[in-house]
Amino acid sequence: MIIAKALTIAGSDSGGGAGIQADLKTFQELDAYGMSIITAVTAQNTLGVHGVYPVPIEGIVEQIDAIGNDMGTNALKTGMLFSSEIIEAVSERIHHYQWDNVVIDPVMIAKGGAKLLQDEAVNALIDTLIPLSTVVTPNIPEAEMITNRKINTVEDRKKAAKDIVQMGATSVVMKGGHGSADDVVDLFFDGETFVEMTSPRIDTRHTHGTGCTFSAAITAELAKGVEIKQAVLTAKDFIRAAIETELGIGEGHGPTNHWAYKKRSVKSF
Ligand code: PXL
Repeated sequence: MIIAKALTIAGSDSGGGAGIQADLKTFQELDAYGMSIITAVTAQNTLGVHGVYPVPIEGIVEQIDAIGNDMGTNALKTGMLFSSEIIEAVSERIHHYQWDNVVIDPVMIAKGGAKLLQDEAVNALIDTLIPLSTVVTPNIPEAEMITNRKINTVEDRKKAAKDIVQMGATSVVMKGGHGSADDVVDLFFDGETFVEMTSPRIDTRHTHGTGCTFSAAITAELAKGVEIKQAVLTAKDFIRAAIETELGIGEGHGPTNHWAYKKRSVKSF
């Protein structure tokens, strides 16, 4: 049996809904073998981020080398990277191991407003990480920070997606969840064509970790050899199922339901 291997390079969320924990749960549900490099530890629950503890650079590089020198990976994603030093070290190692199928979730701010990326690190993201990417998955505020554009209309989104491809990304998914329209429109751009993925907005406060889960699902699909557009479409189904069937855990923004997609597909849910 050939095992698809997927690696996440991201922060830990003690609450289990976002970050490393969301990624590993998603990899498992989509039949990829999950591995993790922890860049920072957050003390966190559904009410917010209470502390952020970055891992020293040597500790991050040593984790990456442990995977690179033995197991390798078929795809990887990055999530919370926190500082320009971490971004530069991670980019250098991805380049060193010539890893492809690289999904960049440019995580910047947690739902409650806590900074998961320092302001000055946006340039490192643009200069070193985006050029290595197979796909970048910004939400609208992140795309605004990366491109230095105000994004209001669909045309604005398309311009921003083109800018990100100009920066060296192979493709972009511009996530529409941060808008307020009744329908959520996620835009996929492969450098040539735009695909609009539209779905009704689901009324729930349990959306913690949606971006992490979505990008992890893309990574798992790429690890299995699925081509990028189909990987994105499957990831959209995965996250939609996870948001639709909330678990109701915690007093604040609770986690999504990582079981939902698979349980639904085996008709036991
Ligand atoms: O969803 C962004 C995100 C990524 N990584 C970690 C997080 C969060 C949001 O809270 O905690 C560790």
